Amino acid sequence: MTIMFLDTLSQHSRCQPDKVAIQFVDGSPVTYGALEQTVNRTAAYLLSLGIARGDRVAAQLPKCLPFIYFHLAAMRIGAIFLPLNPAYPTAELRYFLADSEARLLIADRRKQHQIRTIQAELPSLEQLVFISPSESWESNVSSFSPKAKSPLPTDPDQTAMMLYTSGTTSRPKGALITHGNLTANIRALHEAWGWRQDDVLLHVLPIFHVHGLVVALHGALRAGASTIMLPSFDAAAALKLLRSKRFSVFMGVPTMHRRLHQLAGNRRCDLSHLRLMTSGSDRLPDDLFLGYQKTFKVTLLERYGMTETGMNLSNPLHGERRVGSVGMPLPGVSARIVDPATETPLPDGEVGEVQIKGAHVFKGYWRQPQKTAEAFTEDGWLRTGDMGMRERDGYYTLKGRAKDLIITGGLNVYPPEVELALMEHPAVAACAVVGCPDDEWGEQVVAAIILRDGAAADEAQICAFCRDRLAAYKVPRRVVFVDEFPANALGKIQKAKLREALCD
Ligand code: MLC
Repeated sequence: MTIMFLDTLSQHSRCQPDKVAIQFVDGSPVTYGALEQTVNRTAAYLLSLGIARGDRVAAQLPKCLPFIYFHLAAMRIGAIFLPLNPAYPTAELRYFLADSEARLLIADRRKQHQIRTIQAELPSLEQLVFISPSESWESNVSSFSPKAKSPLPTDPDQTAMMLYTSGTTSRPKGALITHGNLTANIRALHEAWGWRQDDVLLHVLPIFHVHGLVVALHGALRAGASTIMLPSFDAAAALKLLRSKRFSVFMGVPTMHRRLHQLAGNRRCDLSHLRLMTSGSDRLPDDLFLGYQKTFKVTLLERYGMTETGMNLSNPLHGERRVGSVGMPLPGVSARIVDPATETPLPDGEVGEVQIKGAHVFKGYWRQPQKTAEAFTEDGWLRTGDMGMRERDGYYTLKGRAKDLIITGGLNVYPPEVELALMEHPAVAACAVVGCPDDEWGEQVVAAIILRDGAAADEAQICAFCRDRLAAYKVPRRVVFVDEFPANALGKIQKAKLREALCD
């Protein structure tokens, strides 16, 4: 029988109750024993609110311990945990809550007023729990039993989490991640990256994405290791901690690595005591990979994943970590490169779509059978929308995207989302959004706009308008007013040509 991720956590609470599981840099340590108790008490609290198996439990909180307690507690009772970016403005939040029909939202007390204004439009949202991220959640649930009231989920197909991903042609879709997916992913990473009980992870990522929540936090918890958390990424604080020799593992997105590298400047700053430093969520530029080797004496380990799957490919822990490559399939993962038109496999060295299969691949999109069917081939391969190539010795290299997607600072922005928001502006007649290359962010969101006859608007107004509707990272960093777009014979905007014209 498969030992699920949550079971391993319970095992650690029994075998090493006094070991530090999680500690915020400015907070008290939480041991594995205490973590299990608070998670069980929080699970009992959720049951007392009437939350049952399959119910969606949404959380929009900054990075804090209560978020982690609710995350584990919701999964523990078989509910579906829905983490939400605290940067989402009310308009986006309303969409996620309505679409998921969440029954409970746990949110930051400071947002109480805004959230109460939308609750009337959300009939499924029966319960609101407001907390101050800095308060001690433990005392709020101290009257609940620390003994688990319900058995841990045992069905690998049962949904554990729902993570929204945007689409090229539709509103964001909820990817359903099962207990089996989480377990398969973490087992593969455990094996591939040699996770150890004596590892100490410096955790700087947000915890509402696969990268920070599953790859980093679940990875460390599954190993029975200790996680030290920064509430948000701060390059100076992170570099100071990394130099302290307390840590063995660090994970980041290229923008974070770029900032750390820039901060170190030309000074040698040996971080080779870390046994594992990984990079993911966006392509790692070659100069940064090489710069890290020179400055930090560290060879970054680049890997490739996505929300729908968790991790797919990884450079090896031992052996060559190849510059520009995302490595090879993780244990239990199958990958192939196909001709995007015919979906027939291509020989090594040819570029095609990367397709993935394995127990870690999500089960589908929430209430979107059509979109789910489109995501998979008839024989069950996931169409990633990423282009890539396999070298003869098995290493994969990504070569752009088949889909219209911008990745900025490790976050995905789908141009249609931004275009929809722009089209709501009364002065905008037409618009097109592209990603322009950027040293720090990988890409930046740039909008080209054709104004209506006689209408006026400037860049600042357009950006302020978007800010009310979109999370800040999706707001265009540059707005260019144009008279026309490059279009093909059918009148469809040619984004590649537009990108050439807009990007330096
Ligand atoms: C913040 N800003 C961004 C941004 N993050 N803009 C574009 N892209 C981003 N990713 C905005 C802020 O709102 C602010 O705007 C301005 O940039 C400066 O903010 P900052 O303080 O300098 O940024 P910071 O808060 O430090 O954030 C940068 C960052 C963050 C790199 C730390 O973006 C981040 O944590 N990225 C990691 C994302 C991640 O975990 N992705 C994993 C997805 S899972 P203004 O206008 O308000 O001043 C996945 C699967 C996989 O992809 O394979 O891993």
